[in-house]
Amino acid sequence: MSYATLHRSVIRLSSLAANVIGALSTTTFCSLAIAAEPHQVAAASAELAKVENGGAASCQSLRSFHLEGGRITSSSWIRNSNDLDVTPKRQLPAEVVPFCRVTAVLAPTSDSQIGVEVWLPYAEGWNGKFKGVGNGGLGGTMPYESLAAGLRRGYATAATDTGHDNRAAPGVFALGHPEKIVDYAYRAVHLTAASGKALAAGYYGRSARYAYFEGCSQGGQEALMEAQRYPADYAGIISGDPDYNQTHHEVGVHLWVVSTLYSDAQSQLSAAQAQLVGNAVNAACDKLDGVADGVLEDPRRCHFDPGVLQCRGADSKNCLTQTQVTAVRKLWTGPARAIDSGYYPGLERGGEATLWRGWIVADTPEQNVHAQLGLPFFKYFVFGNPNWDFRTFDYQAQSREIDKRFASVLNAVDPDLLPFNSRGGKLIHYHGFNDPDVPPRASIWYYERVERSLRRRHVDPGSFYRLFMVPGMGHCGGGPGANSLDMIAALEQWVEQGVAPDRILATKYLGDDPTKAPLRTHPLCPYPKIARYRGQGSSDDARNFVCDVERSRSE
Ligand SMILES: [Ca+2]
Repeated sequence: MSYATLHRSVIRLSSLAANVIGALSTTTFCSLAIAAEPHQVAAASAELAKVENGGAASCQSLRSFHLEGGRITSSSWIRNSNDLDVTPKRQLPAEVVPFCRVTAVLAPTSDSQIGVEVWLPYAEGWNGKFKGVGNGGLGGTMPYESLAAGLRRGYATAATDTGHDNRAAPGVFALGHPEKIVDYAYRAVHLTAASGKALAAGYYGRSARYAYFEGCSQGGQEALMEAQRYPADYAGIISGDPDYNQTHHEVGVHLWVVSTLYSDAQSQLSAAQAQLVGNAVNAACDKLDGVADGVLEDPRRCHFDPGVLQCRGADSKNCLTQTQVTAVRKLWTGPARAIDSGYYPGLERGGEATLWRGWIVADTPEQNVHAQLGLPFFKYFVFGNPNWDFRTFDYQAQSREIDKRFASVLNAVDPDLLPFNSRGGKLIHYHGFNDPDVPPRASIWYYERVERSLRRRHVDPGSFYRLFMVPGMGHCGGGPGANSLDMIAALEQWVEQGVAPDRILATKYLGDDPTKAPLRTHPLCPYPKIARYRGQGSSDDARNFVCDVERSRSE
């Protein structure tokens, strides 16, 4: 019996015993048949206690573990989520299996203070593998949910706060701290891999058989950074919705959206108008893929122009003013004209009705998520001025200056993945095709650059690197499409059994909640293949789709 199973059995038997006691007090005679169970509770509890004592003792001993370039700050045996003290509380994972929690601080420079956590399942619950998990936003918080998700599947799981605390005021850490910017950009994640693996080996007495990394958004960038800069860290890497070209992401989408919507008071959109745009996009383009499901299989085929929504009489929430029409066009075009056509793509059409809420449309002016995430970069990384006004930005000149100062540190744009390939590494890259944060086409641009670079050297990119666009998915989840993905299972098959993912199943759950009923399944196809409905059977069933080479290449 595995440790986790044993633990669950004890909980089940304990609650059964409690039920029995309750039942006896109400004199339900047939409950006596179950009353024989408590001896099983006692036996299992004793076994559990033995296991826990062993786990707790070896966990305790990690406190004196010698960590290269850092120090252990705590090691504690966690029996359940009541034992788990995390800040902020809202990040408390709902359920954790018992594990040894190790916290550490790494200091590669005198200005560094990199927080690390390594969550180690007890030996019997360990799957023999190591997993690094990534961050979101500008880093600066510990991704507890991802740590818990790795732990639940048996990995020795490690994460970092990327070297600063971002909770009070995002981005302020960068002001006057160039080494902290390096920690955030790539050093913290790399050193966390080394520390996490060393601690796991110290705890279990043997090294992990495989090491994987998984991250989305900033974590997706961290994933590509690892593949490019530190190809020996991980055997398999998952990069989701990566803002890998960070300086262009800050200028080309965060700032671009803010200046498009908020430079004057007339350009902002209401939630009702986002819905209006979304409905009109679906009316024009949903059926281009042969299925009327509210999802655009490849939104690049949709060229809907919002001009048809322009008010003909008095302005109302059921139409767009001319300035709003221009704003919507600019969101989809991106900064091509303001800077150059290859600088950064615009957002894709589709999903506006729900996905624009928050990211694009906000109740308070200058407070959409693009403003909240993006403006701190300009205030603290670039201009050193908390009162910096986005209306003063010169797109031509200042985008170039920003690249000169930050691109070599922050951006993970190197198309040379041969060092990763030559070590046998496998990379799964995915991107929500209706991501309202990182433009989906940015991932296609990177994939195609890598592909060209590899083909010049006669390497088939599909042998180790595959991109899966996720129709109708927003930023790392959400949206009208099938958006629940199990990428780590696909990656493990590829790395451990040599089975490359020819298609990956995506599931749409009721309310996007995997504990609820599945509503539909859909296949994700390796780019440039596209899922095509066979024309027979339910279009909510992935089995009725094939992966075809039909998709147009980058436009
Ligand atoms: Ca469709």
